[in-house]
Amino acid sequence: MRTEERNMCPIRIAVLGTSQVGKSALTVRYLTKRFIGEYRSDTDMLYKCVLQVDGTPQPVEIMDTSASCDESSDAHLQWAEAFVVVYSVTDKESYRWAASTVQELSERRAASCVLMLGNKSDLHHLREVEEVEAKSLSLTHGARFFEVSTAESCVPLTGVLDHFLKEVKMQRTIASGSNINNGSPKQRKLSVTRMLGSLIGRHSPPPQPITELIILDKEERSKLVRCSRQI
Ligand SMILES: Nc1nc2c(ncn2[C@@H]2O[C@H](COP(=O)(O)OP(=O)(O)OP(=O)(O)O)[C@@H](O)[C@H]2O)c(=O)[nH]1
Ligand SMILES: [Mg+2]
Repeated sequence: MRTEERNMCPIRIAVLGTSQVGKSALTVRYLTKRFIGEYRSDTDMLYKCVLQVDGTPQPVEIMDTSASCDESSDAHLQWAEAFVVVYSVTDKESYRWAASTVQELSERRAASCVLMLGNKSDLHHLREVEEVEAKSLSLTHGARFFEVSTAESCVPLTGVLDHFLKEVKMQRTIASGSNINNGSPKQRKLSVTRMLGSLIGRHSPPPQPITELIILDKEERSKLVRCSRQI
């Protein structure tokens, strides 16, 4: 596939995690810069938009998954090209789920980019998960890792997700074999320090327009997966 054609294929990201960790809040925060306290949580939301990734417009689809649809995880695994696994630093159980998911992704989707996010870092007094533990686990499984507070600020979250999209795009190029001088996929997967460095001095870009929001019930989600397999 030529580079231009490859770039027109949407990057598909699934946001995974147990209930109430902030998946919807951080997805909307990233796409609109707004923090909205409460969301409906009984269904998946698919956001379709065009974002600037590495300086060029890139179609992106972000699936904000619903924790109430547990049986859908296989469908999400098949649909997505990259994964954001979220837990709350105030909820040890949510971390255990995230940790086992990151491990599962490293086994079943070894070539995919995975980002683990410890959300709600503003709630210091309620912390149950240490940053060092989650960071070490992520590195072990070749995933990137950051703690964020979706409620407190959108700048760090935007920096992390912007960079993640850039890496997913780079991974595509590497996988297609047209950019062999940029390092192996494994080296890129572990470049957490570089990612941190790129956040320093970054200004928040203007809000991104969402071109389409699709609310998916269970039946529609399975249609979506069937559809993506045909492409
Ligand atoms: N203090 C704090 N609260 C947050 C943060 N992010 C989200 N929340 C709150 O956490 C609660 C859950 O957020 P949601 O985004 O609905 O969580 P979710 O993971 O989408 O939950 P489900 O859809 O039920 O799976 C809401 O009350 C949010 O306002 C954060 O960074 N800090
Ligand atoms: Mg939600």
